[in-house]
Amino acid sequence: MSIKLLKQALNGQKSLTPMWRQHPLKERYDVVIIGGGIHGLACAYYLVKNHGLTDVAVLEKRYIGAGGSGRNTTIIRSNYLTPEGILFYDESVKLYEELSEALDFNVMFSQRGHLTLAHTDASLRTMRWRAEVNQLQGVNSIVIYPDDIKKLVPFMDVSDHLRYPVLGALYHPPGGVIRHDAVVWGYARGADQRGVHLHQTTEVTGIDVENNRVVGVQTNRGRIKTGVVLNATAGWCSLIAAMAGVKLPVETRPLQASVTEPLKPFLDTVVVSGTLHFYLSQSDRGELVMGASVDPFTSYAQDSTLSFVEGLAAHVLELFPSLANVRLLRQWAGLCDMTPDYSPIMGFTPVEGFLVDVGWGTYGFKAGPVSGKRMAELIATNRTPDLIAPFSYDRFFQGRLVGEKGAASVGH
Ligand code: PYC
Repeated sequence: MSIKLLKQALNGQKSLTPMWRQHPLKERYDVVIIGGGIHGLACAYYLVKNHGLTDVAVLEKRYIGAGGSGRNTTIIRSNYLTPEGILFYDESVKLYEELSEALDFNVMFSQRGHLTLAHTDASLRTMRWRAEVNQLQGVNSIVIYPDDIKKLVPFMDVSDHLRYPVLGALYHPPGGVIRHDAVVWGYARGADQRGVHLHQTTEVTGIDVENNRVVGVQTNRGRIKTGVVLNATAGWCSLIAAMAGVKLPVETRPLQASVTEPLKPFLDTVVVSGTLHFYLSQSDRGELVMGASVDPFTSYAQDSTLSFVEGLAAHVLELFPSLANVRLLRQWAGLCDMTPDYSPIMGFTPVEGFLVDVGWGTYGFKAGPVSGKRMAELIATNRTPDLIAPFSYDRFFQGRLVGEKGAASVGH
């Protein structure tokens, strides 16, 4: 425990200082970032820390972390399918490993291992494929079989009399879970301490473009002049892009999740089943954190539905029948911007000065640190870093898609 934390604990609330400040909205910033989630905040943090750019504003229409950053199920992993995706998410895992120290804030990263189950020959083949490509990129993933799976997850039914018996799994030891709020607050505090202005309840209502160049943004609190705007929103990324005249190949779908009442610790790894459409982990508080695939329709509503929890519970119970009497504590939903190839869209757009870090589907939180670091590098140098070049906007016009559907956590 740091001395500062100890002093605060002994002094009680009196010595607590806010984690970030409020500032008047300036008339002009060098860089305006739209979206106060992990992507926007991490970019702001690395802009100052790595490149010394301090005249930066982050605009958030609600409160810091109100969107996908506060709604995800906190799974971190790099066991993707394409070499491009694996290298990219691997850098994120490495940044996450050092994040508590870098931010001087405990983000509680628990690398407890991640299992993606295979219930069919076809999915077992995909797991073998992923394991091979992961290993070639230096990422620790192997295929294991029911006897070894049982040792990692003793309460899971791996017998052969189920509707979809477990045939094997992709085991990824560096994967795990993290405290998502801590990550967001840590980046926000780090950016604030270095001079970034964080503006909550500041909604972007328009983007000013002249001669195909960004010159400013309009907000519910007034106009800001700027030459660089980064769209780091999730859920509304195509609406923000449309304000600059940029059309994104994105479809927005709700994604629901839920947690149970707290249980004694019994589940050490993250368990994912694409065939049965669920993922499951146990939080530090003992709650089971669970989710499934995106809702089968486009919508901006973030409704919680009974049909979602009924389906989720039925599928979880197929493999964990002993959870039958466990009660659900709460459920919620977030919005996911799905691209045609299940990879993000990062970098320049046809409008000069209008940049994007969007299209994060159901995998945005795990990419926050690397996206922030590399988008900051792109903004500071005006050059696209190699690591994010495969995810450029123009890939959709050049037929260079990066197909990651086979590594999306559950079937979509
Ligand atoms: O890609 O690991 C993942 C994931 C988990 C929940 C939603 N997506």
